[in-house]
Amino acid sequence: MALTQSWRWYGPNDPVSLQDIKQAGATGIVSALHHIPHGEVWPLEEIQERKRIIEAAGLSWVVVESVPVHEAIKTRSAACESYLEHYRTSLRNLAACGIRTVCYNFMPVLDWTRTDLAYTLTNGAKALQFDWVQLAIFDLYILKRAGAEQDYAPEVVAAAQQKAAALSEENLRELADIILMGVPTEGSVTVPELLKSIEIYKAIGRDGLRENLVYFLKAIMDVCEETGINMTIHPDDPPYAILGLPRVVSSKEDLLYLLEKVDRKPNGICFCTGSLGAGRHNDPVDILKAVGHRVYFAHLRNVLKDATGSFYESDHLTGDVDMYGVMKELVALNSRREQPIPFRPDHGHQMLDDLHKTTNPGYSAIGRLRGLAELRGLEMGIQRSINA
Ligand code: DNO
Repeated sequence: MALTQSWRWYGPNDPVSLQDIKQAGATGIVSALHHIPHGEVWPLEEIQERKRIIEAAGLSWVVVESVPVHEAIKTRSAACESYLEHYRTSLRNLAACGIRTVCYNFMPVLDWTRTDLAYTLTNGAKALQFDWVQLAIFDLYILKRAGAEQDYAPEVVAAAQQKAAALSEENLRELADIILMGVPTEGSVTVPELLKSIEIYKAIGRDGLRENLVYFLKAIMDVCEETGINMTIHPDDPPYAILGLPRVVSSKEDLLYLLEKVDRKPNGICFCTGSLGAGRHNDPVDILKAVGHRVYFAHLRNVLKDATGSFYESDHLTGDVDMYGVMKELVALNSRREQPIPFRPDHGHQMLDDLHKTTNPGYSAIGRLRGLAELRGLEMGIQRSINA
């Protein structure tokens, strides 16, 4: 049994069509109802309709990425209980449609963070990048967060000061737009909103956020067990604290803590090699060996870090992540499963014809097609050598 080759599809407005996805060779679709505001119930009819569209194209909806966790749950504020009830209802509705793997994250306010969405590689393709100096420029000169300098190395603060002096208002606005953007179709936060959230999370702290995550999981586990849903938490991206916001899903230790605190089968992991691999403290192969029994979904991509810890997204098979080692472990895990583990080529370079198209950052067709092709070849080679 092979892993399920999957592909993220943002829905009918995605510039990459279901037909394109079939041509890329994927069979599983990873999708979400992005138009539903965070925290609202996903109605049964809308889930059925999305499923119908996917199946009409001869594909199947294997993972929901994501059912977003409302900020009221992450901060455990007054409305938390009613949002938990909404979440449970959405899970029941998904299960009623036969969709039983759900991805989510517990990153405060911002989903993944990058500072450049069009970092040009030497071959002319474009990649996503995270640069500490750019983040410091945003933090110090746009957000103007109190005490921010202390969170950066002195060289980074100095470089940010020098570079910021040469930036126009327009440059700064562009940088802010990139950092404040989460999932493209779900809207971004504003600078004042972010500042307010930073204050709220400061009071919660890392321990408080961990408790809130455990509380969330405990609140949904019964429904998951009743309906057969597996939850998969996406690691923090990047896997360390930024902008003074706490992080609780950034390392092997964080993942083991979570699995131990809520030791129930539906409490699972979305193993994202790029997110974990962006941290110098992480060895993705070692982490997969430790938590693999609870990995129900994988995002496979690579990163290349420099001496300061800044990174860009490299080719799927080359970079700091030992993709061969990860795939070998995934193949071994998969061979012990009743249901195949879905993986998707996570992100891809904007390249070839896609350089002239408007695509969702990280989610153009050709770069992901390349990634998927390389990963499926790697999987097949490993499979065959085991059986040889
Ligand atoms: C970025 C994605 C993330 C991911 C969420 C999961 O490309 O991997 O936005 O979907 O963090 O909740």
